[in-house]
Amino acid sequence: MARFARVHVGWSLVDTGEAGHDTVIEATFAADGANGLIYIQSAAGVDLTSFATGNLVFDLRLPAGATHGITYKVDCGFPCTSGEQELTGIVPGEWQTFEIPVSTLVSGGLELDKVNTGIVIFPTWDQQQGVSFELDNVRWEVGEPGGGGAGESGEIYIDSALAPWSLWDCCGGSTFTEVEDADPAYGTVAEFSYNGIGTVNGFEASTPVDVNAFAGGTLEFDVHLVSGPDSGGTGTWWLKLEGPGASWAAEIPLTRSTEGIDPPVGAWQHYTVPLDTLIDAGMSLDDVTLVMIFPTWATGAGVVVRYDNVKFVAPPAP
Ligand SMILES: [Ca+2]
Repeated sequence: MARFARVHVGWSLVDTGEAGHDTVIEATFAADGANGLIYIQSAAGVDLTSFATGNLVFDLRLPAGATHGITYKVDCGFPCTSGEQELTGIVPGEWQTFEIPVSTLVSGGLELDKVNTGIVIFPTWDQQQGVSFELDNVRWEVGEPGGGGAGESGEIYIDSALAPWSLWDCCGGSTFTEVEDADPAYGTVAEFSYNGIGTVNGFEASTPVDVNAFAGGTLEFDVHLVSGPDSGGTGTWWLKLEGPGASWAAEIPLTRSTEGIDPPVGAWQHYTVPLDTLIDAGMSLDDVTLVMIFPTWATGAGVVVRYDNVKFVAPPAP
């Protein structure tokens, strides 16, 4: 059963007349100084453990020119909750489909055997005055068989960083954000901008990830070097993996990938790196905590680079 909070929140069902959407929820938030939220709730906890490797999916549209953020969470009977999570990659004025990995909700604290809100969503606290959004096609989708979980899918970054992974910068030499790439095949991607201070960066796991299931396989990722270093060219690029506390490290130039080249400026480049190559360089499959991709130390000034579809891939079945 759907129920909606009515604090300073108004909602209505509006017919957009748009294919794929038709009737949607329009939520409005009065300019009355208050904060509130909208949620779709079950009277009792629902067991959603079969969605553990799946996604919470919804379509969202903010008015063109909107500047407020959107926060979401899923609850499992107070005080049990996924915790509030800020939605990234919003482009106001157009419908966007967001897929939230259930593993991300679980790592935030959600207990899947007693979920009592399908979604809680609201303009980010203190950004709620006189704003609105449209919400549609809210659903939970099951995952691929055998996939998902904390690192079990091998995915590090697809349209968001997948728990336990998050975007990471070592040393203040870069800032990172998530952006919508112009190519819809990539959608939301991770973007790092370098300032020239020596750094390494990429993806950090909050708990070590065992990738033995991918033995004999590859680490793959897509790189889009939006702009090269101020010094010209593409720079010389490295891939480095580390274990907990730098207990081990494996570093190779990207030219040792199957593709054998540094990333070109202005185009997406796919990379395939056999795990055996990384093991030869010192990698352990037992406990990966950092996956880093970067130009040679302190040469990155001016670099803007995007990453997407970062994942460990199992070898083909024999
Ligand atoms: Ca993506």
